[in-house]
Parts: sequence; structure tokens; C-alpha cells
Amino acid sequence: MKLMITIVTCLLLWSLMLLSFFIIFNHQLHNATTNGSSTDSGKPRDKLLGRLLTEEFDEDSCLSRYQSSLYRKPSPYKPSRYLVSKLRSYEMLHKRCGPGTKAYKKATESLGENYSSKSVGECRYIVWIAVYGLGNRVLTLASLFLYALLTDRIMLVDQRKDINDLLCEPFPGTSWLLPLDFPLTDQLDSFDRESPRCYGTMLKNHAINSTTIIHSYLCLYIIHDYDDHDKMFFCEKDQLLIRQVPWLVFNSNLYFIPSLWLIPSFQFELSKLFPQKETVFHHLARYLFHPTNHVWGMITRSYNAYLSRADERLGIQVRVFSKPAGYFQHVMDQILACTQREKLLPEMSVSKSQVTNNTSRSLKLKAVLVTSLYPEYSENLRQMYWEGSSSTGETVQVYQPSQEMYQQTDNKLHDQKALAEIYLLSLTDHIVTSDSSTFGYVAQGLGGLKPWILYKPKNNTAPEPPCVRAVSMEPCFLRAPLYGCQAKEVKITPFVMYCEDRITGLKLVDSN
Ligand SMILES: Nc1nc2c(ncn2[C@@H]2O[C@H](COP(=O)(O)OP(=O)(O)OP(=O)(O)O)[C@@H](O)[C@H]2O)c(=O)[nH]1
Ligand SMILES: [Mg+2]
Repeated sequence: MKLMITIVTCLLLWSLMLLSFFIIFNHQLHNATTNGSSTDSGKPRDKLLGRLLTEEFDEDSCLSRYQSSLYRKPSPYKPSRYLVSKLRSYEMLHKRCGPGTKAYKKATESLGENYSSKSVGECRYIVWIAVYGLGNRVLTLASLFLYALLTDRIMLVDQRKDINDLLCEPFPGTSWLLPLDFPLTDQLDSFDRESPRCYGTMLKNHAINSTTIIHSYLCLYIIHDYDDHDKMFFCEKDQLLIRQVPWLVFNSNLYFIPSLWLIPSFQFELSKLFPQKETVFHHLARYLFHPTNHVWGMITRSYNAYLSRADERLGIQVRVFSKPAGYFQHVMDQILACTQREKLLPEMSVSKSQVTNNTSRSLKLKAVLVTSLYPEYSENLRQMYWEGSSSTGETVQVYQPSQEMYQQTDNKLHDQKALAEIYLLSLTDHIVTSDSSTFGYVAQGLGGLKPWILYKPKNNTAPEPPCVRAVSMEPCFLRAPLYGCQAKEVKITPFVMYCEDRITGLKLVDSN
């Protein structure tokens, strides 16, 4: 009898232990997947990215915001405390001045006929216009936002195209969308090179007094074909003038942050915000750009199906700028030469036996994500690693999410696919990009990756060497003002360099 009681008690205790173990395990699993408080490695998951992000948002409205850390490795680059506090102050300013506030109403009234500097109120604004491809748009949003941080303005974005279907609101408790009834909406598309309301044209026409500007708004034309007058935007004394204008409307397709660093009055603040200079876009992009739930669905489905199980992920972005564009054998040769020479992809095995002896399932799996408008580049790679075995025994799996064939900017689903692919590229371990492509710049910056850049082919032949490793992950300011007021700074500043893929472009680099 005694023995029976002991056995029953032991069994009871044992099942109690099992039950509590099960409850604890389940709880932890739940935490890991929903709150995201821990990761596979057991380290707590940093869903706010070093406090770059605020906790204020509702998670469901934009899943990517707090879930990105489930898909990305933690960044080795941490935002400075000063940047974090600046972002929180910006968020407060945006709440105070954003659409729907008294301050916004007052400021828009100043756009009417009777403008006087007294009627403006406490808030000043920057308006972003959606022009050119998605890569350019993302880069100009980051540039304008940093300019807004530096000049205590708030940034509002043109929502007439599809930005709202691509990106979530980045600032809590307010909106970054420029209301459709904004008084200048009908004029936004007229702010081109010749517009009398753009700063460069005004300078050309001597329509500006050297000490005051008595306008309520001004447009800044910073597009690749801008002229020397437009480039005066980057001069210290012009900044003093521009500062007085309550509304600035930017028509830009360039990543102009490197030249903001060369404006003396901004440099000190910038170095406090970004002690590591090549992390500017990396942090700004992770703060600002959160794909909408629809795009996030595309990203996570691709990731889970094709990338998550791999031991290593390689991204290859193939942008063909020649006319006509499409599939070219020399570009294919160049991709293979670069990836194999740089040991990003294994060479093909020369042995007769095409079957590896290794029967274990522990063979390394390498996932290759190819993004291109054309299907042939990834298809050739896929076939190559299927028809023959790799010299290292690795299994190479090739995946290309979309094949859009031609650029269809402002077609919602096309742009959503483009954003999904940029984001997926940023989730890889190594990345190969095409020269001068803003699409690739965004991916490398978001991912914190120094890309291998495929040089531009000349005379329909693969260049030699085929590619170069970038010195920094920063995007290139493809048409930087090199000869005006910043000519000397360009030469002597150690933390800017001419871009690897554009000798007349400038990019930020950590000088050591
Ligand atoms: N889905 C997808 N779209 C692409 C791809 N390459 C180009 N596109 C489309 O073409 C556009 C190219 O514009 P950007 O994003 O600015 O890229 P870019 O390489 O700088 O090209 P340009 O601006 O024309 O010099 C993209 O936004 C997409 O709409 C690709 O690999 N995948
Ligand atoms: Mg572009």
C-alpha cells in the first residue's frame, strides 16, 4: 500500500512538473513570436532598434515597424543618443505643426496674397514632391527629412501618387501626408527648372535681395540637370536667406546629404547626430521607411519561403541602363565573374561525377535573391547550379520574386513589388548591386551592407575588373556640386569621397 501511495505521488509530482514546464515553454514561445522579447540566440529582441523607433504606435496598423527585427540581424551600428533625442523632439514638433493643427492652418493662410513674416506663426515646413523611380524617392525623403531636422522644419509628403500604399506613417499621433487641399497642390508639378518660384531661377533673374526674401514659399530644384544657380542652395549664405521662408517645396531626385555635411553651419550638429558618418542613411531609413502591411506580406512570404532556411543569403540586383535594356550575355558574364571571383558564389565542379558523395543533410544551403526587371539572369543562374554541382558542395538556390519587364512607376502593385524587393535585398548577408542605381543604394543602406558594385559595361563587354567592393554603405550623391562654394571643402574634407561608381558623385565615408 505504502509503495502504491509513493508511486502515485511520484507520478502526480512528475506530471505537475511536466505541466509547468509546458506552460513556461509555451509562454516563452508566445513572447518570442508576439512581443518579440527574445530571439533564437536567447538575447532580447530589440524591436525599437536602439530606441530609434518610438513605442507610441499601434503594432497592427503597420506590422513591419516592430517586426523587422524578427527578420534582420541586429545592426552593428547603434544610433547616437543625440539622434534619438532629436527624433523624439521632431515627433513633438510634427504633432504641434502637422496637418489638422491650428499652427498648420495659420501657416497655410500665409500662402495667400497678404504675406508678412509676422503672419506665419511658429511652424515652418518642407514639402516633398514624388518624382522619378522609387529608389530616388526614398533617397530624397531621407535627404529632406535630415534637412528638416537640421532646420527645425517639419516634412510633409505629396500623397497624390502611391506613397501611402507603400510606406506607413513614420511620426506618431499625426500625419506626414500633405493634405490634398493644400493651397499649392495645383502648382506642385510646375516647380521645374524654369519656374520663377524656384530659388535658382530667382537668383538668375536677380529677383532676390541679398539679405531678405519676402516670399511665403520657395521651390528648390535639385534634380540631376540642375544648374549652378540651383546649386547655390548648398552655400552657407544662401542657407541664411532660405531659412527665412516658411514653406520650402523640394523638387528633387538626388540623395544630397553628403553636401549638407559640407555646409559649415550644419557640420557640428551633423557630427553629433551621426558620430559614424557612413550610418546616416542607414539610421534615417530604418527610422522612416516601414512598408505597409500589404508590402510586408509580400516580403515575409518571400523570406519565409526562400530565404529563412538558408545558411547564407546573397542578393544580386541587376539594373540594366543601356538602351535597349534587357538580357545581355556580357552582363551575365560580368555577374558570374564578379560573384565567383569575390567568392560570393561557388564555381562549378570540374569533376566528372556530378553527384556529391556527402549524403549528410548538413550541406550548406546558399540562397541567392536576384532582383531584376528581366527573368533571364536568375534563370541562367538557377539552371547552372541545377545542371552541374558546385565545387564546394554547397547547394545554391536561386529566387527572383518578380519579372516586371519594364519600369511602371506610379502603378501601385508595380511599386509595391519594387519596395518589397528592395527590402528583401536588404535582408541578405551580402549584396551585389548595379552601378549608379538608387534601387541598390536603398537596399544596401537599409541592410547596413557594403555592396560589391558591378561596373557599368562599356562597348557591350564585361568590364575588367567586373566589380568593386564599396568603401562605405552610404548612397552616392550622383550629381554633387563640386565646383561652386563647396569646391574647397570637397577637396579637403576627409569624410567625403568620390563614389566608386560615379567619379563626379560624392559619398560619406568614415575617414579612418
Ligand atoms: N520590381 C522591380 N522593379 C524594378 C527593378 N529594377 C527597376 N525596377 C523598376 O524601375 C524603377 C527604377 O527606378 P529607381 O528605383 O530609382 O532605380 P534606379 O536603378 O536608380 O533607376 P533610374 O532611377 O531609372 O536611374 C524602380 O523603382 C522600379 O519601379 C527590379 O529589380 N525589381
Ligand atoms: Mg533611380
